[in-house]
Amino acid sequence: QPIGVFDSGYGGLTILREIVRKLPQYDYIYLGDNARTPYGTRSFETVYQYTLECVQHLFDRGCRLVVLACNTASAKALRNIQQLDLPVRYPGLDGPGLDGPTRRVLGVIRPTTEVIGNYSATRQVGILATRGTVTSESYLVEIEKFFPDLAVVQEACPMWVPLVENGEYASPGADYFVKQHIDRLVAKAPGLDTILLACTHYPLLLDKIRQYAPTGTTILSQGGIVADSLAHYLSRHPELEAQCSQHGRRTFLTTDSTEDFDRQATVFFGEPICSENLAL
Ligand code: DGN
Repeated sequence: QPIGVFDSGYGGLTILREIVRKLPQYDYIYLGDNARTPYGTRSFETVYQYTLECVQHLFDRGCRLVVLACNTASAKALRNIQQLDLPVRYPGLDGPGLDGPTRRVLGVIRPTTEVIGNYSATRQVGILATRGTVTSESYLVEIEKFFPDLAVVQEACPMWVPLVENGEYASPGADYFVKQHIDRLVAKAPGLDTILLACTHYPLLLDKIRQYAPTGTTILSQGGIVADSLAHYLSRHPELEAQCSQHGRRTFLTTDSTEDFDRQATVFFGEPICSENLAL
């Protein structure tokens, strides 16, 4: 069975890219809900409903394991979805010989908060994310569990996802918004030495973020961290790992135009992509 990777749009491809680099042997299905992106400004209920529909679809396609490669969905929907006993609607798709549908959904917040404190000497870190992720306070709550000594400040950057989704991440116009939010974040904790990009779209703005962050600041992207965590998770769950097929296949689904997806997604994923349309 393939491993499912979900995002509201293109951003999760920055996570899948690192997962594939680390674990190339598995089959993956990526689902981008481009027709309904962005999630960052939507209510808890809406993000939950949209995410649930997409996870259910990936389960219907046989995935045993789905990674929510979206901070907004991880913050607003993961906990509730993990508590559901989602029905297997099309058991035939599971293939022969598989008893008991073990289904797991993982997010990107927990793996990141487990390690963030290891990067900071000043014990002051900054989180850059969508408004939805920031207001959920998920990072504050999770980091407190692992690194109670860390001072954490957050800044919502509502313009950054639209800039990236519209291909403007390298344009001079992006500088204004990148600088604005970096300056605001640093003003909240002038001693911070680590900034986490807690939105899967933000790695495309990395060059500009580096340019405006104080010299010497560690800028953390989540891709490598999530890939390491997934590898570790699979090694700790051999029964689930054994159900993940290993033919190196990649399938890309989008709920919107495949032409747009293929053009944009190639930039996020770093390789040409040929997607299929999914009507939810
Ligand atoms: N890429 C998503 C995240 O990591 O939060 C946000 C994208 C969006 O829908 N705003």
